[in-house]
Amino acid sequence: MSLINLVDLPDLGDDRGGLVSIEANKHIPFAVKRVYYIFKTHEDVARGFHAHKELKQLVICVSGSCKMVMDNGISKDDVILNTPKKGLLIDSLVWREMHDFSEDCVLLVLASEYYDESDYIRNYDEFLKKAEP
Ligand code: T46
Repeated sequence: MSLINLVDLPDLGDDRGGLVSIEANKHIPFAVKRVYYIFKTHEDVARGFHAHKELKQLVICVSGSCKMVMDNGISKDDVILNTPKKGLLIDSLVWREMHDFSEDCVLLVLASEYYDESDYIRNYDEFLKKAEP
């Protein structure tokens, strides 16, 4: 089964331009406690390289593009994020890496929890131990 869970976001755009509205517990399966965005990532840089113990997130590429690699310790999938009309759901215990950022890439992230460094697993071997079925 693919790890890529893309959610169609409601497109309320009209002839004036685009508009997407996202409601917690309706379009995404959690209440949003935190919002952050990643922008102006240098083209030769990759980000992520960690998993989360509990955190769930929805990642929306509101501008530009990048590649998201997801790994649950058993299988690995990747997807190009390049539209503000879809969000990528990332469950807990999924190792993620972000590559190939375009210059204009902006990733908007809706998170189920407040920032907590102790929720991060930044060591791949430790991740594999936690992800074991
Ligand atoms: C994720 C991917 C998609 C905070 O203090 N508060 C925050 O809300 C965040 C997200 C980060 N930070 C601090 C932690 C680090 O010292 O900002 C620094 C950069 O974070 P990090 O290296 O984890 O950034 P990315 O781009 O590798 O990963 C981020 C999120 O941290 C992560 O949860 O899933 O984006």
